[in-house]
Amino acid sequence: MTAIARWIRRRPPRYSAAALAWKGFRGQSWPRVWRDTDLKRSYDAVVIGGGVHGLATAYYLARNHGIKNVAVLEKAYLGSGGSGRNTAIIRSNYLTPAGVAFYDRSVQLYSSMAVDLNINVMFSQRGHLTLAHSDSSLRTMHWRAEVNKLQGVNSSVIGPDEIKKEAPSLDTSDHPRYPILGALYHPPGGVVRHDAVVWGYARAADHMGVEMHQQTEVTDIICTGGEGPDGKGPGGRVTGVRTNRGDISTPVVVNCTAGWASLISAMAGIRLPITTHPLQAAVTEPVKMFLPTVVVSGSLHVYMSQTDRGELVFGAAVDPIATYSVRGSLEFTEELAGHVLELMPGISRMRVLRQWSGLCDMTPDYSPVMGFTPVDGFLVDVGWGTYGFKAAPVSGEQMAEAVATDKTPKLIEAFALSRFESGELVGEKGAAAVGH
Ligand code: PYC
Repeated sequence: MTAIARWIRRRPPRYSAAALAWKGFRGQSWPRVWRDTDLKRSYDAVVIGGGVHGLATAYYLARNHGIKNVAVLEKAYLGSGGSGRNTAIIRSNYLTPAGVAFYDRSVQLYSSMAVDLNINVMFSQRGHLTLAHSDSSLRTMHWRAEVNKLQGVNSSVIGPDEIKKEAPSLDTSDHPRYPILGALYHPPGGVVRHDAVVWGYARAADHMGVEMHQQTEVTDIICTGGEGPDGKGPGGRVTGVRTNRGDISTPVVVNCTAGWASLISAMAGIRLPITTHPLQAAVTEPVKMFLPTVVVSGSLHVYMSQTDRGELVFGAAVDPIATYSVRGSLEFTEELAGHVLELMPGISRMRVLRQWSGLCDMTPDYSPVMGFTPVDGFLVDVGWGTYGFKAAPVSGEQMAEAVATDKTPKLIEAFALSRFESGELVGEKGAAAVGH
């Protein structure tokens, strides 16, 4: 055996195609990142939904409160829903004081996530520009900037010259159909690698004893004492969940699903004010870096950022028709591309490589629904519209606290389901990335 062969045998390269082949040749396999355990018949808490919200809730239950006898049930695979389909944007430049405080905590948790979870989540605070093309949207940007500043969040309104410095590829002249009049500039905004967030939470939760069960679909929620059929509905309490793998008894069920949030809640006899719409996004071929910040235009219904690989990832508003279908449409890509080119005519020859779609649960006020419900032991972390990914860490942290203390944490008080009865809505429509 030559010296080189001996060296390779001792230290095969770890990440190349050759390394994979080498491992296969030697009969080795990559270690599992989380365990594959039997489904037990009883848990202290069951989390429905193996996306970033469900995994974060389970992680913080174990880490912050020592509640480790927890199962996360996922009907497909971890991260198969919105967690793996979003455009990875984070920001806290919201319009309402409740929204700003909540999303700011999420940005903080994202900023220490690589260390907390020991995984490179590629957290990149590259700045976030929300463009204004009319006097009324400029007024909303000023409003948001002032609310942000009052909460200690770094946002300000800047003019076309400063915008050009932050994002030189934008056409800031007066030629476009909708000239750029100004922007809300939010330096803490940016992007995070969404898959790494899923894997990081799953691995860390697994290490603390939480179980993740994929291919495990919840078919019913078992309740007793409620005013509806089968003991479901207000006044009742949860005693377990029925799955395609058998029944589980548990005193606590947290609904962390997106797309299926209202269907799962209906299984406990709770109606949610949610309609579900598809949201499409697309990605181009990779090119050299030309867009250093995240750019959003509400009037043109576009948000975009460039990945570290050089692709432009971009999306628009939700599809107007409520449906559970996740099919893409040519109409979407054509309109989106047209709007992007109004902002950046210089990239007209870039090719779109792929598009995809996910499901968004829209509430009437564009804010989530979090916390307790009229069914004892049944909690919700739902209604995440197009803003779920950016809220995952804070949602997990706060939902875990609600479960552990049996009290609603201050940061999520405003998002209670009861607001739709009391009429105290949290109107975040002006802070949605795009007009919906
Ligand atoms: O609210 O920032 C946002 C957003 C980005 C993509 C979809 N919504």
